[in-house]
Amino acid sequence: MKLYDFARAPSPRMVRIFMAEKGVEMETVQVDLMTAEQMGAAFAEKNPWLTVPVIELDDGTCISEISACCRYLEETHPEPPLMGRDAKEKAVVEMWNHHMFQEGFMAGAEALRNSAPPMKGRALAGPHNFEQIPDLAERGKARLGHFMTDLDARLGESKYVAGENYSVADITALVTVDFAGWVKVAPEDGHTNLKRWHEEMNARPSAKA
Ligand SMILES: N[C@@H](CCC(=O)N[C@@H](CS)C(=O)NCC(=O)O)C(=O)O
Repeated sequence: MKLYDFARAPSPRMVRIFMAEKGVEMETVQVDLMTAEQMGAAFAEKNPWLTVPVIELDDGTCISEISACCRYLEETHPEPPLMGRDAKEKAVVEMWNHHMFQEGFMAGAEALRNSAPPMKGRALAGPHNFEQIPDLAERGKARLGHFMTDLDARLGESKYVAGENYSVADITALVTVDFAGWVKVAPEDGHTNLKRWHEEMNARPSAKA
């Protein structure tokens, strides 16, 4: 099994943290996004959507998408459970994880990809090129601000993002809060719950993955 990765990119970091929490190790292949290696024919054969992370199984099956990679690892390495333990918890974890990704991570991507000069003409990852829209960068930053405030409120009522247990939703949220720094959005002084949780997440050895 191999992980196609790019050490500096936030999306594969989510899978690396997930693996570290489960104690899963595998060979890692760096795909250099800075030289657009993901756009080349060799990588397109592994993932036609041209993104990392990708897990390649020993039989050659390639699994792209963070959520699909995590699902595979959860099924093959059930302990500790990171995607819920019973029907209710599984659904609640999925609900929170989706919100963290959609309202947090995608907002960060919207802000960065529509403003960073190296991403000119590449405002969306994947096989099709799109021009940047500066207004979307502003909107992404505004969305990230709301994300921080809403997450702070959630963490005032719950130890972890999805409830009493650490889960993939905490991983998505941690990577999103760190990624937000790339567009200069950070937890504010008043976000005491978010700061408490962020310190706790960063103290876990997996955060270094
Ligand atoms: N929907 C994908 C998103 C992954 C993604 O956007 N990865 C970025 C790195 S953080 C990437 O590969 N970008 C390639 C590009 O910008 O062309 C997933 O869930 O895995």
